[in-house]
Amino acid sequence: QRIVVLAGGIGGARFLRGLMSAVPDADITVIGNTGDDIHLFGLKVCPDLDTVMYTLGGGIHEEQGWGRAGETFAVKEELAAYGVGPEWFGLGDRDFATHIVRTQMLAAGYPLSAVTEALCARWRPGVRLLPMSDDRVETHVMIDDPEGGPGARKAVHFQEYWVRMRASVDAHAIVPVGAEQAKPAPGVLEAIAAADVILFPPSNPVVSVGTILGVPGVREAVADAAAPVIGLSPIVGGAPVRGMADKVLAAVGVESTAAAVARHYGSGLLDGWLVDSVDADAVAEVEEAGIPCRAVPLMMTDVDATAAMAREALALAEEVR
Ligand code: GDP
Ligand code: FO1
Ligand code: CA
Repeated sequence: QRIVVLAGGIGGARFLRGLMSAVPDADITVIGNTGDDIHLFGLKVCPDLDTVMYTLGGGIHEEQGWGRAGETFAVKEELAAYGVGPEWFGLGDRDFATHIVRTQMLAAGYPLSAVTEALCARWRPGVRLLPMSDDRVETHVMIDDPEGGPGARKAVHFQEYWVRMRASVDAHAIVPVGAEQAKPAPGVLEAIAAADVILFPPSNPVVSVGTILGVPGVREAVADAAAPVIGLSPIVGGAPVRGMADKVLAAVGVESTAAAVARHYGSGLLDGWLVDSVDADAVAEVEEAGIPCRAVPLMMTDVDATAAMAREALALAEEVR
């Protein structure tokens, strides 16, 4: 069974762990979001790709959900001693090595997809991990600019909005800079076309799955794929389980409910949608929008609970096929 998953970071990675436990023999291709990528200290950091790679490869800081287990911060402290920032982004010593290898390979001319494959040769995540694109795409967030006079706005990098500002101000718009000129990475469109099932894990619908779908050709490929497309809601009980999905959904005019996110993807894309049991009331609304929907437990409390979610998604795929 060939399964394609469009994944962000923490939500995507945790879901993948459950999926692999549910169907250990499946051939899984992960199309990872690279809109969160940021250049810091001359290094290219790919948070969502690394979160998937470390989570499935056994190197993740489990409680935090991102970064390495057993991390130390000597390099960060030394940089701070030179007055070299930003101090708000926590890059650990072990993690730095990944970014050094990546940046060195990119400078030598390898595309990000080849670099990711090389990094995965160490971590053996058990899936094929593809960046959505080899081209640079960086998500920026439009916010009010208090210094710019009345009505002024400015764009900040997504990481600055989320990590430095903790999404404490409203987002007016989400701008995936570079997306229009980006091409899907080698293998992305082929994997989508050849898939038996396509899954949207409980990842951020705007800045993770939305960014991947925004690479020209990807949304069309998913919509045209022979495989059923099944999504799992990242919104439970009218709020994100974690993160800033409510803020970025508001920026694109979508309510933070499980049903509104399904309608946002739309029946042109989705062949099935899972909502959490607490959102059972949303099932009728989603089905009225032409999307078969089931209410099942969607909290990824442990691998077994997550595997059960993956089985429900695959069962719905069989039902609608
Ligand atoms: P990020 O890149 O690290 O932000 O991770 P993703 O984009 O992959 O996933 C973030 C989304 O996962 C957030 O919108 C959360 O609400 C959602 N999420 C996290 N944990 C859970 C969970 O246990 N259940 C569900 N249904 N959603 C979750
Ligand atoms: N998230 C934070 O909340 N604070 C950090 O300092 C931070 C550093 C960081 C470094 C490497 C990496 O791969 C991820 C990191 N994250 C950090 C997570 C990341 O910002 C977000 O979870 C995702 O990009 C949100 O989608
Ligand atoms: Ca992300």
